[in-house]
Order: sequence, then structure tokens, then C-alpha cells
Amino acid sequence: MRILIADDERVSRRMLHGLLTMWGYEVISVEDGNKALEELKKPDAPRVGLLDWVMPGQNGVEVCRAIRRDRPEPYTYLILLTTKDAKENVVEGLESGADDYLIKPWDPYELKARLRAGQRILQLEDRLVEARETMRFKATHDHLTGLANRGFIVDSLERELARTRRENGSTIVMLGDLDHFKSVNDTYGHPVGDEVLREVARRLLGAVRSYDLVGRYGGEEFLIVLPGCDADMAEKQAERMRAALANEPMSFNEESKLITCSFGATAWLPGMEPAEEALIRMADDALYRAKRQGRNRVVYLSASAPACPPPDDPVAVGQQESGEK
Ligand code: GH3
Ligand code: MG
Ligand code: MG
Repeated sequence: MRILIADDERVSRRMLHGLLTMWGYEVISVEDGNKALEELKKPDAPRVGLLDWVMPGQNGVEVCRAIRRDRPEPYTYLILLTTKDAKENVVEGLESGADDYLIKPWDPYELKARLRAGQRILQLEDRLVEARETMRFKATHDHLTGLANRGFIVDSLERELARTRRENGSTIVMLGDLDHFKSVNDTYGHPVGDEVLREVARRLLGAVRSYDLVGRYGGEEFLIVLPGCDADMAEKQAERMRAALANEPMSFNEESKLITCSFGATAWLPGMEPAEEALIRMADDALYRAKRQGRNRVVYLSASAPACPPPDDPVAVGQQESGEK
């Protein structure tokens, strides 16, 4: 555990440094409040700060206030060292955000015990943060595949479109739906179907860039958002995803089977209004065409393309295709 000591008195700083090192702590010491603040705001800052109240630059109370305001997480346990023991001083110190205080001259055993109490608080805090993050992950991700769930991927698309619009860029929206997936369940059973879905998720994630978004939109449907992609790039990206599945069979129960996916894609381009619902509908329309044209392919529809043609019209107007025919 690392501790920051901020004290302008050299002798007292050295004494603290010696004791804390002897007790097994890793110590950083500074001689004024500004340096203390700088250290405590660093990404890998010590989790405990021992702050003298009266120091040059910002005093201990000001450092506490600044840390509570500017760096709520990860939590820093702050102990004020002070000669001020009047009740109103103690209240002011604690109100500023200090967790504890020690009146100078302090007793080493008391200091040791209070540091241990601080460590226990930090451990509790870490466990709470971890539990919160786990809950947040569970609320936003699909438990089977670990992908973003429907609510989260649609929210992410909305955010991405707002950003794309601000930056006058373009974004591709795709829907993928596994081909004849029902037959996998019917032939091999539901648990194998689940394993296939997990492997599909892994392969899709492996085929996209780190900042692309892949979510489970429905049972065996995936919503994919490719920020900064225009129509030309979309074709290449979509083809990579299609190939990631179609080029290598999956093995299960000592058998191997080719699992393929059909994709429908559309683009949000500069000048358009961000309307995620309309884009998803267009991607769904394109996906429907991909299925009708034989599956295992990508159909791209520009957002201005006419609505899906009636069933007897096999070739859509304003449509580009990629992938195997
Ligand atoms: P198409 O090529 O037209 O898309 O045919 P399909 O068989 O994939 O389409 P259909 O919509 O008829 O079937 C989808 C199947 O996906 C039916 C459903 O049981 C299965 N499914 C949905 N969610 C899950 C899941 O979480 N686990 C498993 N094992 N199967 C699922
Ligand atoms: Mg399907
Ligand atoms: Mg489906």
C-alpha cells in the first residue's frame, strides 16, 4: 500500500517516512499542498494521504476539498495532521472531506491503528465499487455471449450517431442474423446452440476494430455499429465478419458444421438526421433481402433506398451487394 506524506516540517516528514517504511508501506513525501494535490490526482496515486493542516501552497483542508471535488474515484483515504484540537477545527477538518485526523504530537501506535482502519475502509470501498461494476455490466451485457445487450447497444448507437453528427462523419449500422439456426438447436440441442452463439460472438468481435460495437440484438441477431465507416468501408468490414464465420466450420460433439450469417447494412452519412430507429429498420430491410437472396451474404442499402420490395421482386432497386452469391 502506498501512502503520501505532505508536511512542510522536514523533521516530522522524515520521522513519518521512517516509521511508515518500517511498517511496510511504500511512501511518497512532499513538502507542500500543491505537490500533495498533484501526487493525489495522478492516475496511480497513493490511496492514503497523511496531510499536515498548515502547509505552504494549499493547506491540508484545501487539499481534502479539492480531492473530494475532483477525484471521487478511486477513493482516497485522507488523514489530517494538526496541532489544532479545538472542536470547531476538528469539525472543519472533517467537513472538508478528511476521513480522520491526528493531533500533533501524535502517538505512533495510534497512527498505526488509524492507518489500519483506513485500509479496512478502502477495502470495503473497493468491494462496493467492484459489486457496482459487476451489476452495471450485468445490466448492460448479455449473460450468454458477454456482448452488449439490446438496450445498451441501441443506446450506444444513439450516442455514436450524436457524435458522428457533431463531427460530420459517417457510421455504418448492420444487423446480422444466423442462417438456419433453428436447425442447429433441433439437430444438436439447445446447449450446443448456446455454445454456437458464444463462438459467433467471439468471431464477430475478432473481426471488428477495437472501437466498433457489437451487441446481441435478439436471440440469434446481432447489431453492429461501425463508427467512422462509409459505404465502401462497410462492405469490406461486413465481409470480414461474414467470412469469420463462413470460412471455418465450428466443432461440437465431435462433429463440425459451418455456421453462416446474413448481414444487412446501411450508413448514416453527413447531413442526415440521427434517427437510430430508421437506420435499424433499413438494416433490417437489407437483412431481409440478404435472406431472400440465399443467405450467407451482405446486402447494403443506402438510407434513401425505397422500402423493401414485394416478395416477387427478387432484385431490389438502389441496392449494392457484397459477399457470396
Ligand atoms: P433464418 O436463416 O431464416 O434466420 O432461419 P433461423 O432458423 O435462424 O430463424 P428462426 O427465427 O426460425 O430461428 C431462430 C432460432 O434461434 C429459434 C430459437 O430457438 C433460436 N434461439 C434464439 N435465442 C437462442 C438462445 O439463446 N439459445 C439457443 N440455443 N437458441 C436460441
Ligand atoms: Mg436466423
Ligand atoms: Mg432471427
